[in-house]
Amino acid sequence: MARQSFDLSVYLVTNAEMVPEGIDFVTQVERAIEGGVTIVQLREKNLETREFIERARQVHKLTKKAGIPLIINDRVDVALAIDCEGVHVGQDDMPVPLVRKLIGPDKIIGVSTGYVDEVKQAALDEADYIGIGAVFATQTKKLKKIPFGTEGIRRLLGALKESNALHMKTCVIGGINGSNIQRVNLLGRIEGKKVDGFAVVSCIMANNDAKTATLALKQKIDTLPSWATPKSTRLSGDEIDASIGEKTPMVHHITNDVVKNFSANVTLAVGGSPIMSECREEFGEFASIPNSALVLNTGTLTDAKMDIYIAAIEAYNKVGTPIVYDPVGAGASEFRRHAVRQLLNSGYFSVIKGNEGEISAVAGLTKQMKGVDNVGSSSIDDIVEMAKKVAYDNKCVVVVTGVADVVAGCVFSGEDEPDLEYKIIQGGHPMMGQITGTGCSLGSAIAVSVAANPESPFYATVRAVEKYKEAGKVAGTLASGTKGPGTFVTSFLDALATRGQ
Ligand code: 3NM
Ligand code: MG
Repeated sequence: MARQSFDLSVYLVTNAEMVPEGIDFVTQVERAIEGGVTIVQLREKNLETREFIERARQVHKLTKKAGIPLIINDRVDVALAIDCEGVHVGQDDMPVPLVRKLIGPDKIIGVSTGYVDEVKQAALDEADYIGIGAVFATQTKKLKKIPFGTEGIRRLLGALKESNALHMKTCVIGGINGSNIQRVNLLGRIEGKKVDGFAVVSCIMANNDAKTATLALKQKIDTLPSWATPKSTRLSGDEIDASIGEKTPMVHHITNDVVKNFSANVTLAVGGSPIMSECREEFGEFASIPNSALVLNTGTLTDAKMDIYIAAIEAYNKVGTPIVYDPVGAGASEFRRHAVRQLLNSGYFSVIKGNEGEISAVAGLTKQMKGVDNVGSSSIDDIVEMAKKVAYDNKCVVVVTGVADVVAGCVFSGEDEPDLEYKIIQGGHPMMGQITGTGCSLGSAIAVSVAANPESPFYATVRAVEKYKEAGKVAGTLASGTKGPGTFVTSFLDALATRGQ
């Protein structure tokens, strides 16, 4: 087997200790091979050398028959002894150049990486592939650092690019399973480089049916997740409004304490049906209601609420029901920046909405915010660029609010690589800034539109923002002069309710 031509797409890393009772280890590996794993790594931490060699021989027989490589974790001597196809080393194991010296030019060498510098070193050392991890939390290995999610994958792929080593193969590892593999596949990439494969331990080794588990993973790698399947039909404003009228979408809010009432009123005004709930027992039921959506607004964030947010994200992603995420005050503190990372790593959002400072935080840029207010200082071109980048990275629609709002979005046309579109939307009124909740409740209006038109999240979002800005302008004109913000609130709700009728 040529060193260059190996296939990392479904990489089984073994662990004998988690094989279910009644199934023999070698049989379990055989089942996984029948299911179609493309490469196997023998990773056994508690075997004596003689036993390790014996087991390696048995597994090598199976992999040779299947025509796939066998890689040995850490033990160069064992790999040499059985003359298998390669060795995988961690950062505390033998350095790659020394492994190469011992095993010769024809064998595969893989190395585990978790930091930019480690990726760069692996590129310099000309390893054949890198493992990128840990992506998610895992029970399988004691991790030395916090899992870095799809954002971390993109960061490490960026390091490969900087090293001019995009030819190097990559696999991701750590907590990968059927529930997240499609998201990792789609979000764990940068322009010009996606990961070559997925390394799993428990998802296959601990499974009662390793063959079916493997087949299921393969099938998921080859298909788009439910939230990415829309054809993105270009819908007109009238069509979008008509389906809101037909469907009266239910919008479940997990939102901040300041804006609950106003957001419920805005939801009603634009033709939706609001519900406020932070009770996780209900999330699965709400997510399953046709044409529903979730507004997740983390404005009054606490440590205790994080678990509720994550439960909601998982429930909605499971069904593929849209989530509009509003990371209020995202850059205001270290705690909030960390929370943003954690939530982004927990699932997929159809729309991410925020002001410039908030979206900067989502983008991983460290722009210090003062309170939850906008720091707005960039040019509109810079904002468009940022919105497009966040939309590409997260394969979603991004709304950056400001004097003009920018909507950028991924439009899927059937290929797994989406197109990027954007629109700059003018309108609104300075008085919107004097009423609390007008920013947050835009999330509700977007959610209503997207819930009714889930096949076109970009166009549905653009329409919602246009109508919102227009209502702001109309209400602002009515309330200016002798009247004030009180009149504005009523006029704004009136204007929202009559738009498009
Ligand atoms: N290496 P599971 S995480 C073996 O981060 C290993 O380098 C990791 O197991 C790394 O698929 C990990 O069961 C364990 O989560 C992965
Ligand atoms: Mg090791």
